[in-house]
Amino acid sequence: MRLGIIGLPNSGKTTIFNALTGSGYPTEAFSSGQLEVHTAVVPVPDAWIDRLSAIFKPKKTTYATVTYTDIGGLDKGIGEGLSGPMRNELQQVDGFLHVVRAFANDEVPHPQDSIDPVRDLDVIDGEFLLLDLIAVENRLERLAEERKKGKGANQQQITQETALMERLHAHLENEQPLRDLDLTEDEIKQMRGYGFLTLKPVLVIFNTGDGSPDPVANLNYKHKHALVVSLQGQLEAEIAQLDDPDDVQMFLSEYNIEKPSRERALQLSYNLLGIQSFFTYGEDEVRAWPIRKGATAVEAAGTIHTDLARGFIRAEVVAYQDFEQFGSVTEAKAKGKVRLEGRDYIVQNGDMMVIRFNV
Ligand SMILES: Nc1nc2c(ncn2[C@@H]2O[C@H](COP(=O)(O)OP(=O)(O)OP(=O)(O)O)[C@@H](O)[C@H]2O)c(=O)[nH]1
Ligand SMILES: [Mg+2]
Repeated sequence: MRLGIIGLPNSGKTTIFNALTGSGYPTEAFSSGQLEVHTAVVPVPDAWIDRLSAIFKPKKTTYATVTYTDIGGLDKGIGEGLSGPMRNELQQVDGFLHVVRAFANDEVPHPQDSIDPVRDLDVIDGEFLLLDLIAVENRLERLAEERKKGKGANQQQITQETALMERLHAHLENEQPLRDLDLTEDEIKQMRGYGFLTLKPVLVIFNTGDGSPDPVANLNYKHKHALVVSLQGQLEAEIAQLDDPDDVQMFLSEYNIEKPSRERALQLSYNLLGIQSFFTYGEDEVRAWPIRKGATAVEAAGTIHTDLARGFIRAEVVAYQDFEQFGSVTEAKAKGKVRLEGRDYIVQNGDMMVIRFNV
């Protein structure tokens, strides 16, 4: 799963990228305006995996990961439409981290010359709405042409897709992002090929400075598949550069911070994607596996290996909380907390699973 970091020039995208990924890409007070892309894969912090690892002492501990891509240079593309490579980058990610400047810094020019996070949030949101609207209009024109050509077999499909596109059109004209719509699995599948930008989930990150007001407090941003947080980007990026946990502790107490917001932002961005983790455990490896919410036991098996799905017999499942309460799988079993589940069982976040299979 991949999240793209977007935002106005100089909002602190690269700074936030560095904070989340521990990278050290240079941040500059003057935006080059060029398409510039950095990517990093980051393990998702997970206290349950930490605990399982401490108990099983496996040779290897594997966290779920999210890939972050810092997409710089959006300003040049917007307005006259996007360049091909930029469009590609935006369409290919599974969701967005939208960085909005809330910090004051006279040395860093703002493209609109004043600090106004709510306005800025609306600028990019508005551009994305417009881009989707144009895409829908283009598709509607094409559909109308196809209908005129009138190849009989397709007519029904054309009518159906036209109805869907008209619904999207009305919604976008109302300035509502597509992620707010209630869509069926079928409709989502039909729309997948278009890479609609406002359909993708979004985590809005207000990049606040030391002492700058927190815009979240009086923000009205009620959308589905959208979350909002504030992060002191520059400070968090500096913390992410420290290797020694003692240094981190010193740094935190100096700035009166309880714990880095980085972890919370990573977890939020993982949840945002509609995924959760199930665990496998043992002497060799303790591992978190990302899986979509609502997935079944046989899908979970297939995530681990196709053979496990093909030869699936049963899943032996214990919820992490039960394991924790009873201290071991054996104890949990004695208390009847280890269940044998079939292929259609809906996997729950934190399920510890052993797949029984036969190939
Ligand atoms: N005071 C302060 N300055 C910041 C903060 N975050 C970023 N900056 C500064 O703002 C400037 C731009 O930051 P970048 O992270 O490069 O911003 P960007 O959005 O990646 O910029 P482009 O990719 O060029 O559009 C740099 O000089 C940063 O040091 C912050 O939280 N506080
Ligand atoms: Mg940048």
